[in-house]
Amino acid sequence: MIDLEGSAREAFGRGLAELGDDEVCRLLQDLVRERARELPVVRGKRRLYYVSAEFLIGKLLTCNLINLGIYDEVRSQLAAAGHDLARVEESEVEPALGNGGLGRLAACFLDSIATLGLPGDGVGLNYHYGLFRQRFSYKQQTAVPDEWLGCQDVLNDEGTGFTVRFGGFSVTSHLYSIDVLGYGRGAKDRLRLFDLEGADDSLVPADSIDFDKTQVSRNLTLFLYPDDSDEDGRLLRVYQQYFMVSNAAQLIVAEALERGSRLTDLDEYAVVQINDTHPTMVIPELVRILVDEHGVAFDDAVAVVRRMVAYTNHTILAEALEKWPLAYLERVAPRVAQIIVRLDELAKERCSDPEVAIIVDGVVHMARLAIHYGFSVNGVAELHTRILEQTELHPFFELYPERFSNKTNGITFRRWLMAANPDLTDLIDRTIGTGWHRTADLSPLAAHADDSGVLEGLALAKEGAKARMRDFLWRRQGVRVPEDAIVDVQVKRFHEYKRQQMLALYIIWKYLDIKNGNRPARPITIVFGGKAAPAYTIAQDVIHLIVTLGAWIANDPAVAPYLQVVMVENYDVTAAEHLIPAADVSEQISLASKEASGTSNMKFMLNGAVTLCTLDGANVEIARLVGPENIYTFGASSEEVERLYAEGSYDAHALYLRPATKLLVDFITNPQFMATGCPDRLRRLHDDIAWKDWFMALLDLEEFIRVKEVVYADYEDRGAWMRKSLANVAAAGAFSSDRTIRQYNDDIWHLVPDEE
Ligand code: T68
Repeated sequence: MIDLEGSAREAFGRGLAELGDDEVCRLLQDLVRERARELPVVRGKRRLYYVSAEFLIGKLLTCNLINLGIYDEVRSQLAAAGHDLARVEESEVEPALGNGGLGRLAACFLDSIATLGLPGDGVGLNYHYGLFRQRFSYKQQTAVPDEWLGCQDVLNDEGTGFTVRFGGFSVTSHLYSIDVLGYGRGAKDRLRLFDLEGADDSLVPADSIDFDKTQVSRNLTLFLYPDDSDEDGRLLRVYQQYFMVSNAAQLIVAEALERGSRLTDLDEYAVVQINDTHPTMVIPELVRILVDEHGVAFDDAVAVVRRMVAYTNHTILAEALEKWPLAYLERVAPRVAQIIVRLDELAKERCSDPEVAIIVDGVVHMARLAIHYGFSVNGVAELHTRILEQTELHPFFELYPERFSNKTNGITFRRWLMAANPDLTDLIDRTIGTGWHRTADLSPLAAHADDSGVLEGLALAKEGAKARMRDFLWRRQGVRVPEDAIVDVQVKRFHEYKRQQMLALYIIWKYLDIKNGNRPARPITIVFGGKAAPAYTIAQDVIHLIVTLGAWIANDPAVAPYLQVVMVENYDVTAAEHLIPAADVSEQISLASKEASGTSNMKFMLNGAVTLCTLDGANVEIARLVGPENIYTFGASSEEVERLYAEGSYDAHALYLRPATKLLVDFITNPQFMATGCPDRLRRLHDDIAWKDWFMALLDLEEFIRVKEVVYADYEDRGAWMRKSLANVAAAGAFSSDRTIRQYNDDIWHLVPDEE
């Protein structure tokens, strides 16, 4: 029984109806925390440690209420006292523990691991200020510290920690945790976060993310991915990574010993999934602990660690595959560097191909270390895994074919449908029952393709989600979106390969078309959201172009009623939860072969948006599942793109010189337009597109414009559009992260929970 009224009186001496939203929020957080504390941790001989530099977990309250099975009851008690749970949740602070797709994936995975009742925890760092909070000033991104700690105590203090020895000094860690509650489970897992004892917040100015990067023993856990454009920054990243994995390894060994491991059978007690290469040093660190601290023979230690560690690759972009100078590792963790040198020698004895060497010219290739000394390598979508096997990691695939597998990404339906889209959830429950809450099977919806009641219900749910989005945009940044607008959304980190610049060029085209008197059937609102790395100049320039275009169009009375461009400030999980349910069109327009998977594509589909995409990442699988009539695809194929790169034959300038294209690109440097923004940025972006265009936006631009026009025209046949929308929801079950986690467990982890 839940008695919110009683708890309110006890905690605040006032009735529930008299509490402010922030007080209700605290009340509910306490309720959840108390219930969570009572739950036992899932047990099993073998435990998973999912080690990741990021966990983009989002606000926790609503999802925890859902997972505890008390959401409906709480919602109705609140409603009776005049409170709205969505409003209450606004007072919750979003943890700044992640940044992009791989961090959000880790968060969805934790939810599914707990929901499937598997013994597994996330292990990472407790960043005080996250990546950064994005602000716009003079239409440009500025980065300020994302202060989230101290506002609300979401962390459990585990009261323990370890010593981490760096070259020349050592530090102490402190372990915190966040309970991870599975859906309808009587047990929990945890996200375990290590912090630096004595981390010094006074190193961080209030309004900037520039801090003294050399004060390692005070700054280690202040920021996620500190700027690595100078040597101090790069060294700090290595210090951070070693701090993370040394703590993880010490935790793993200590807990395995507690459960009876003899260390040479450590792999029967622990499996380590490393999320991208950031935690790769966990391999030599485990070896070090076994050899130096427990007297295990080197070869035995290497053998057992090799049976424990599995690596997930999230990218084929060469610049994102981590490489560290051996000299850095020697400075940060000398003994670990020594072990890496030995591991490299052993690998070279096995295979002399320089393409698979761990150390080349004094540089350590982290992915190669992870592949030689792990038992599993997986890509995150079918196409991505195929590219890894056949191109990027081909020599490794030849060497160890049995280690490779695909695990197409997934998303948790608890957060991305049940919590984020209550109207659609209600409609689905009314239409096919609630079995899908457990199975994620939405396919019975397909039988309702001609059921006008369901199609109308779907349209109404979309209206409801749009109303919540409008409210959100108005409250967060004072933007008004027209009620009848088609909502077209591209949200993701800013990167040239994701091609936000191509959508910006479409906007210019549409702007000019409207100027020529071609009015769209209804207002079009194009929404962007995402951060650019502070050192990534061109990505910052693209953000600037988009914000400048948005203001330019808003100030043109001939166009503003028909076209609107919104750049959401500080895109985060909370923003995603408001934008994705409201979207009509999902923009997934990366250059084919470059987006490993994408996961927002799955969230949009689940919420009934229709995808406009290149055949890249998981879009390929979405297209196969929904069929060609329920998706819009365009652009060069990944084979074509790979061929262009291999031949070096892509000629951006020739494409730029086509009159229709030149008109759009040159708009960026139109003097009047430039005068409303930063001319240096706009000129640089213009020249980059006209002369380089490394990710080939101009290659696909014409077709993109054509297909976008078809999409908007098709939207006007409301019946046909809602059928497409329904087909997307009905096919989304394949992208439940419960499915993904089952596959990881069946093929890689082999966890068996103890009988409850
Ligand atoms: C993303 N990767 C992929 N990386 O881009 C996306 N990398 O296609 C995929 O869906 C997602 O991972 C989940 O698999 C990232 O998010 C990073 O954020 C990153 C950060 C630092 C260094 C390298």
